[in-house]
Amino acid sequence: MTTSPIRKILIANRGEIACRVIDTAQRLGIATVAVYSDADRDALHVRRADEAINIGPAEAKQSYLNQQAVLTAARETGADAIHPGYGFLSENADFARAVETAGLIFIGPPASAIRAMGLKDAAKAAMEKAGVPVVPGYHGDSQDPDFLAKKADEIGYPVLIKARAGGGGKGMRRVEHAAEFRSALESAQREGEAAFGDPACLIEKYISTPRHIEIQVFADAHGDAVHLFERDCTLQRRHQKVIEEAPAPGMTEAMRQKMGEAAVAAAKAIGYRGAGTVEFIADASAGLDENRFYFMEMNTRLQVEHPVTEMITGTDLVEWQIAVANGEPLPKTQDELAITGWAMEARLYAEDAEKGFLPATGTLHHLRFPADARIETGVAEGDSLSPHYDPIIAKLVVHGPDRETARLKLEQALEGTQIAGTVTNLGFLVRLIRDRAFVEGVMDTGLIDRELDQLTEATPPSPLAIALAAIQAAGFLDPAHGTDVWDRLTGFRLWGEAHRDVSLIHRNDPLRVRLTGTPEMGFTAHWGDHEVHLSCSTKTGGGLTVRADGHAFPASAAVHAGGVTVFVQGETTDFALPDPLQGSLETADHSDEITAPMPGTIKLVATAQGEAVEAGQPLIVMEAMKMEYTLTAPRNGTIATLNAGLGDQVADGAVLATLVPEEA
Ligand code: MV4
Repeated sequence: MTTSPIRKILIANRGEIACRVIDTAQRLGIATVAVYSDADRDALHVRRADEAINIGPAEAKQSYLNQQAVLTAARETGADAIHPGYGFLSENADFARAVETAGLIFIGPPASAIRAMGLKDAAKAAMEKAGVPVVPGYHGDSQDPDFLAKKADEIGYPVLIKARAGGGGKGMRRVEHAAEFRSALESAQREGEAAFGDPACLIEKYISTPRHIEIQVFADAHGDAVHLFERDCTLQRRHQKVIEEAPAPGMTEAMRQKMGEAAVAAAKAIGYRGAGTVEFIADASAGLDENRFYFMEMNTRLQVEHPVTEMITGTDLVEWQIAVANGEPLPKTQDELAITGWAMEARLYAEDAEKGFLPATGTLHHLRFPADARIETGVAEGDSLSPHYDPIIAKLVVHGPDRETARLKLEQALEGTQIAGTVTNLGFLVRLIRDRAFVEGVMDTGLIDRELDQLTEATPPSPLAIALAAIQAAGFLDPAHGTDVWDRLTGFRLWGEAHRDVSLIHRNDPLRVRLTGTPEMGFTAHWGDHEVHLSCSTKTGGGLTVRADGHAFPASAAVHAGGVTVFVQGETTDFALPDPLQGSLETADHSDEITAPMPGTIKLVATAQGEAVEAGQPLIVMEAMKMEYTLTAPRNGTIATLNAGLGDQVADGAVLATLVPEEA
């Protein structure tokens, strides 16, 4: 342990967690060093740190996971400590050791504690020894299939086979009957070998209605440890947490105390130091029961969802981490810690819920967060999302006196979030927190999968969204044309019939909307059988107030390269504008380059190098934000280069093809 306190922290991470660490370091007057890959040159964590240093190419293996590059960056910048954040090198025992060998402070647990929790069988044995409840099962050395089959019989079916090196659900097999045991074992072993280079498995009683409840622990270098109560992370999809909250619904004081004590015993048993989370599975088949919770694993890092614990305990866990790393005693004793109110967090991702939660990229042309929520983010408006990293946009965290107040606050926060330029899981999150089982607090880990269809169902855009998009596309809401609108309007009136037709495309469906009226009198929008009357006024400080059906509510509309995105009544709807004159696809019309107008995926390549093409001929079809865009030949000529393949992810402005124009 060094004697002088930490003065400069290098953050071996990116995105929201790097920004989170910078927040606390700055408040404490500690200097910060950001590291960045080539893809993150202009990222928010780089802009916010006191200094920044490049550590390699975009691919994480060559940058954020490159131990030598991170250590060299720390030496070159004179940092005295490294905060690993979560993911990347945060739970790498070799890295923790290498940091200390280099004479720096690792803001995390000792390498030995990371190692003690690395393999499930050894961790389980250590926990059993420390008196922590574990799921009944076999976690000894034998891997003899006959022996393990006999153990499974003794445990009683259904059982769960788990690869001991597994994590995140990998290498797990549920077995209902003895007859299926051997093939399931072989399959779990193969997966363990392939994914982790370790085929060894353990056998457990299968818990059929699990809830994921974890305990935040903290230990200092003097052998003291406390817990900061529980978080409920039951709402998950494919082992990705979606919504987290604290405390856990239905938790009794007796169970909380028992789980807290078990978690502290777990930390002490392995000589822990710093922030850690002991993950338990609770058998919720008959509500929560203090005799039915079991140790699952320990996460030896600060977790993504740590803010909910901070909100109910009034602590700053990054500050605690720094204090402990400085050799100071824990900031609070167990008796000084208490739960106040209820906190919830939602993870906002750039992903397409309708397409199996496919990660998305894009440029955040428009990004607004609500003022009355804690926002943890690593991006700002105008930033692009790199396909190389986790597509998290932000965590929205709220706190209220009770669960229902917190839930309503989170609903409002989600409804007040506006993002254009990429597809997000916002709509999915709103539906999830309105889900009846969630509202009542009776969840299990299977909830999202059971209700996936309703949670991800595509809904048609509301008439109001369509009308608003048409008004925006017609230019009536363009702040740059403040007085211009009046001129245009006069122009309108001189024509006699004051109407304007606007073409919109919603998910490949063309819509032609006829607008009549004026900004001051209000508009009528007609299309098909629809007729909507509304008026809009610009609010000071941005945004709009829309009036329709005798109600007034906030709304917003953003124009960008992809078209128009409108935000109204908690709904985000993207429209493409087919007519280039209306300011949509600004392909380089008269250039000889065919460029991607936005980040997206190549869906079709309808040409080949050397092909003679005619002006207007479709060459490449791209998809972005759920819409397809056809890129056409700007003039007659021959395709000189073609740099687009089916399924390619392309960046905004990427040159996809070049044309040699026909001799005039
Ligand atoms: C289990 C289980 C049922 N019975 N163990 C999934 C990943 C790892 N952290 C532990 N996991 C599970 N272990 C027994 N004996 C069910 C799961 C499980 C799960 C646990 C917590 C949160 C979400 C989950 C989703 C599927 C399965």
